[in-house]
Formats: sequence, C-alpha cells, structure tokens
Amino acid sequence: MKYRSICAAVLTAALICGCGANTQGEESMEAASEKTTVAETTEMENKESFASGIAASEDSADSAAEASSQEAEGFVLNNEIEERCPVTMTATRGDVKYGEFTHGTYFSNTCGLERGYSILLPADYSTDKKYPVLYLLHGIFGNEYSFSGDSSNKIKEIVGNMAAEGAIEETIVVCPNMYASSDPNQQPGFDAESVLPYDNFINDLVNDLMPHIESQYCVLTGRENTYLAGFSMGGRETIFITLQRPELFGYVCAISAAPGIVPTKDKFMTHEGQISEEEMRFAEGATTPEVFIICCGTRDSVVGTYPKSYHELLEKNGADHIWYEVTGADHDNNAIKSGLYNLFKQIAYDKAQQ
Ligand code: FER
Repeated sequence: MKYRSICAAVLTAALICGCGANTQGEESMEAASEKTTVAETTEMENKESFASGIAASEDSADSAAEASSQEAEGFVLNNEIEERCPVTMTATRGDVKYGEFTHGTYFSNTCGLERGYSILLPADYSTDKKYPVLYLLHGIFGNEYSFSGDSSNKIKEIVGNMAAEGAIEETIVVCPNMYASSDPNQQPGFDAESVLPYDNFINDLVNDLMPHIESQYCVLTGRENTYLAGFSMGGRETIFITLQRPELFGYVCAISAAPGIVPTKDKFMTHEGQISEEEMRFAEGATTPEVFIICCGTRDSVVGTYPKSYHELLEKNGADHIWYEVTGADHDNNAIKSGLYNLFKQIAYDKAQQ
C-alpha cells in the first residue's frame, strides 16, 4: 500500500494536535527553548538522553488516565495511526516470551574498524526459520547500547506482543553504532566535522552491516522484509538513507528527526545540509517504501518543528509518506514507542492486504 502525504487522521486529539504545530525556524526553537529551560539543561547535561529518548517528562504520558482511556481489547488491524502506543503493547504479559538483546561485531570496510551492534533476537529464534529485520538508529551521542540499555523504550515488549498477537512476524531488531568514523578517537558534537560520521553511516550500513547480518543470522532479505527506523539523529539518517536507497527498505519510520538534512541553522549549530530542499524527494521512477512514517512529539524541546518541515518538503516534492504528531510528547520514549508501534501496525496492515 502506498500513501500520498497522508496527514494522519489520528484517533485522539486531532484538534489539539493542529494547534500544537509551531512555525518552523529559529524563533520557534528559541521559544521552545525558553519554555523548557530546566528540562533542556538536564538534557544537555545528560548526553545519553539525546541518544535514547530518556526525558524528564517521559512518565507523564504513561499516567493512569491515559491507560484507562485506552481500549481494553487487543490489537485491531486497520491502517489508522494511533498517537500513543497502547499500554497493552508495552505491557509485560505472562504468556509471552520476549527476546533478549545480545551484542555482536563486524568488520566495517567503510571505517576500517571492527564495529559493534546490539541485536534483539526473538525468544524462540531458530535457524529453521527466517525473520524480517528492523535496523533501528539511535540519537546523537549514542551507540549500539542506547536502545538495548534503556528498558523504558519497551522495544522488546512492543515487538514481542505484536508478534504474539499474530499482527507481525517475529522480527529481529538490529541497533547499530551509527557513528561511522574511521578514527576510533573521534567524538560526536555539534559542529560540521563531528557530525560527518553520522552521514557516513549509510555506507557502513549498506556495504558492511547489512551483509554481515544477512550472512550471520537467519533473516529474510529484500525490501519487504527490511525495515528502517531511527530516533532524532537516527531519524535524520533514516530519512536521508531512505531517500538515497529507497529500493532497500520497504517500511520506514523517522521519529523526531534532527535538523540538518537540508541547510539550516538551529540553536545547536549551522547545518550545511546533506541535500538541498529540491532533493528532498525520491528519484524519478524509484521503488519507494510501502510505508514511510515521519512523526514527532508536539512538545519536542530538542528538534522542535524540524520533523514537520521535513514532512512539508516531502509533500511539496511529491514524496509519499505518513506524517503525524504525538500530542504532548517531548524528545522522548513516548515518541519512540509511538513511532515503533505505528510502524509495526502499518506493516501488519500492509502485509495483511497482500
Ligand atoms: C541538532 C539538533 C539535534 C543536531 C542534532 C540533534 C547535529 C540531535 C538530537 C538527538 O539525536 O537527540 O542541531 O545537529
């Protein structure tokens, strides 16, 4: 199924969602920054929070009120975006066996180094079966442990519960280290040179990591079985990689994508841009993803309205995608849980139509 720039009709709070949309640019980023001084200072002091979506406001949305407002029955197969990942999908269920993260390494010809990744294999992973794979990209200052080391993102539960319900196939999740530098001492930061290894990750992923995963694990190959998602810096690279290599990834979700795909200046740095605004499109005649989601919290204190601006550029340039906002979510796990849930839900729906 293909979508033409769907501004998703969300199940809840569509009106609030519209009001929450800020105008793009320095001014709105600054305004957001003033409003969230305390939270933001905490964010800046804790680099890990950038990488994995841990934010001060995180627990607010998992309130009892929210839980009780959610439908008690299980997963309903349709193609509607649900702003919040249902608590039934993040819950640890007694009758479900969840996978565990392990760590592996591969030699990256791109970087000339041995590099690490975390991998979530289904609980009953068997070499007699083959599984689809999600490549999940962390935020700035992160590494291959950013997602696996944060149990509050509920990745294991969301994948495990949706597979247990029969909505999706059991799926392998690979969390790479996205900082693809050939200098083991290079450090990420908010300047052009320090960001370059993130933009180099496309080469490491396509030429080194994907062949490694496909040769070492029982994975289904091809775009219909290869998914890509990322948070913040990982969301930015998710969009960039998808536009460059749309034939490789059938199902994609960019969560709270960071600025810098196209030229801009935000409160952190000036971005030369990976591509021009005109290039924010799929090449003529390209095979494009079946599902391409771009989403962000309405209260994102780090990337502000940049994800919305990506949606607007893609729409202007005729690139199919789904855009939605997560009401009240900051730069945090609420956005991550929502994005991952909706990605899997769209995969479930799309595959059920085939
Ligand atoms: C920026 C703003 C946000 C930026 C990166 C981020 C490289 C990433 C944030 C994150 O990953 O959480 O200007 O420039």
